[in-house]
Amino acid sequence: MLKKNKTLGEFIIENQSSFQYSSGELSKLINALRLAAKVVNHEVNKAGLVDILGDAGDTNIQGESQQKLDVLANEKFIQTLKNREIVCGIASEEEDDFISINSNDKNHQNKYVVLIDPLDGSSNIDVNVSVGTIFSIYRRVTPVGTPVEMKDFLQKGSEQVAAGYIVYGTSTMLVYSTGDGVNGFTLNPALGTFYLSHPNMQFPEDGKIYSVNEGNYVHFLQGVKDYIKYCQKEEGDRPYTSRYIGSLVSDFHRNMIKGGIYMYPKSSIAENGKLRLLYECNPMAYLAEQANGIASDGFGRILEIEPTELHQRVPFFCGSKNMVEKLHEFMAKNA
Ligand code: P6P
Repeated sequence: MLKKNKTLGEFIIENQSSFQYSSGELSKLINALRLAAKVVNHEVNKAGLVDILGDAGDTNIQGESQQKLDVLANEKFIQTLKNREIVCGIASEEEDDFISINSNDKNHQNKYVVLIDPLDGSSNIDVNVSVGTIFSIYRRVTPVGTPVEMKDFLQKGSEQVAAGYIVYGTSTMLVYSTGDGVNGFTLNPALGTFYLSHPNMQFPEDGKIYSVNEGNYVHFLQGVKDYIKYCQKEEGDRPYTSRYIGSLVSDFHRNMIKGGIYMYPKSSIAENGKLRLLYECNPMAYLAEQANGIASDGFGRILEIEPTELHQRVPFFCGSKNMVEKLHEFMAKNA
């Protein structure tokens, strides 16, 4: 049983040796993300107080108007990772292409690539609803000593060596895994220190919460419609409760603690759904499986999908094992 009140720094040091690639570099990487999380948290928490809200007047590759906090979070995470000279490349939702990093001309000796959604759910910022950062970490597959290539980023989710998120909510938490379970750390803002508050997080096998944007109901596949009606039917422990924040990290986090399923299906208006495979679905799927949950595209494991593009979208169903398996039954009936 992990002792609570341990700091994130102590936890990283104590668990470094258990990590199969324990060369200390991954620990430095997690520490870099920890620092950036504190900086972004500070900005997110004061967003309502200074003229940092509103559009930055630019749009990202998604065609979405970039909130200034989006831009700031993106810059902070990229700069912090660059400064620590640990990664050889970064891909971000806010960047059209990946960024090759060869800090101080170290001749591309760094081994890791990071893919990041610096501020997911940013449309919630102006209405003071929680948002999050999502990160995914791989070892490069091209030779060390050469510039990073697209294939270093287009790896299956099952190849991730670590993944996690920061949720900027009523409290700020960093939740991550390096392949040995999921642990949650809560920031004490007075001290600027993350403390182990949620050791060994696990999805309950069952749950009573379903999370989906029901405004898109008429556009869903029949299997999804049938599952939503199943959730709403008076029978056994149903109807379930519908909870949808519009922020993947927050919905995922609540469902992991209480039990539930999050769905962003494809539809007649979003042929591959909305969520991005590489820096939203893969890291959340890695965490879900590490927490004894399931993450699928409605038919197969998210982590087995062979990526083809940096910003590709996939349908996403994730959460408590028995709930996702029940969804699969409805999808199979209507396949
Ligand atoms: P919709 C935020 O933009 C996001 O990527 C997820 O965090 C969230 O769950 C989803 O999109 C919300 O999308 O179409 O329901 O508003």
